[in-house]
Amino acid sequence: MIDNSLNTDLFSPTQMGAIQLANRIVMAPVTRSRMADDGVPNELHATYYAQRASAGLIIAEATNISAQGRGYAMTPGIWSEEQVAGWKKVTDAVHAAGGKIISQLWHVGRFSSVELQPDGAAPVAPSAIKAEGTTYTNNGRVDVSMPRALETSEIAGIIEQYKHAAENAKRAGFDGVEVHSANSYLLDQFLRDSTNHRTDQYGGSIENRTRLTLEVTEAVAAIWGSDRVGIRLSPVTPDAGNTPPDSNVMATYGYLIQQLNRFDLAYLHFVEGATATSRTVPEGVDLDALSAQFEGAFIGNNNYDLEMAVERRAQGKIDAVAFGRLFISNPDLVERLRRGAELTLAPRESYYGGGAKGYTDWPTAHY
Ligand code: 8OZ
Repeated sequence: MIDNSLNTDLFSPTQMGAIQLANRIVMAPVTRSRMADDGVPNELHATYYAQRASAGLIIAEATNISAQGRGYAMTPGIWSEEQVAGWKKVTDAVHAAGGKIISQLWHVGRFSSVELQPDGAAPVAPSAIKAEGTTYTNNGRVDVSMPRALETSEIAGIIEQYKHAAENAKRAGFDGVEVHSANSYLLDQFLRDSTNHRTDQYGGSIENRTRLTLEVTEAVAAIWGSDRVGIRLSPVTPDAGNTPPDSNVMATYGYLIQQLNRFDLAYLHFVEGATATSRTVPEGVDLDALSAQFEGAFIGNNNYDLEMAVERRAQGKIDAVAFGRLFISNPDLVERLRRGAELTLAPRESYYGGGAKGYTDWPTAHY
């Protein structure tokens, strides 16, 4: 039993940019793959998120900004009117329950299959370098496809996709947006020299490889106000596609973070290590030294337990902590942590796919 007289402010209100949080416990974006093919959330998803509204902030599951940005079946979108209306049900339910909810804007880049792309097109990427691994379609798992390199003239259209999604997120009633520049999806593919071999102004130097993430952030901040925009980075994770990290993690992400400081964003959300796997980092990488360069609020994520969160908060290393898997099976996670109550661990079979089972049927604890 954890000592519930813990001397911590993790359970106290705070502010990140313009967003008021009831506590410093954040629900991480967690893909649950329970959408129909149209990517439209409905009452089931509204119930799921409302059940978790006691989180200081919910970052909703990664959400496709366009049909081209989609790399997995059963994931939500935010490019169509129907999707906006579906998300409005979710945000209304969360707000009615007293919570705050952010939309995570997602483009998978190369990590997709022709089976998931409009007209069976090749997925797009900074360079024509194939990812490793499989993704899932309605017909089961398939290898991800060989991508094609985006033309320089197409980059403005990619930024337009983010803008359109950011505007839609606003109309859907979200409290802000998070730029998904992590986990080796499109923006992270541009950041890393392992996946970006371009020779135009979006490749080569660190300044060039960070350009797209910065331009997207700027475009989204112009729509929302920078104080309602966060960004997620994962400097060393091999997800998705077993992607090697950049050859100079400290220099690339250090430069990016320093440049992000000029926007005065609501927060930086960091995956510390390999997403949902381990906190181990390659030699020469010091993630705390990177995050310390960020001047705004910092959300730490990856394999935390309460003890680690309390300790790292006390050391001033984090402003808030994000839990993903624990929010699957503990809708009242904040209260359970606060009281030192027992936590339920969700079996892997419940993570992805299906309906209400393993999704909205996790009980709250009896205290
Ligand atoms: C798990 C399964 C599918 C996608 C990420 C959006 O890693 C994801 C994701 C996670 O950011």
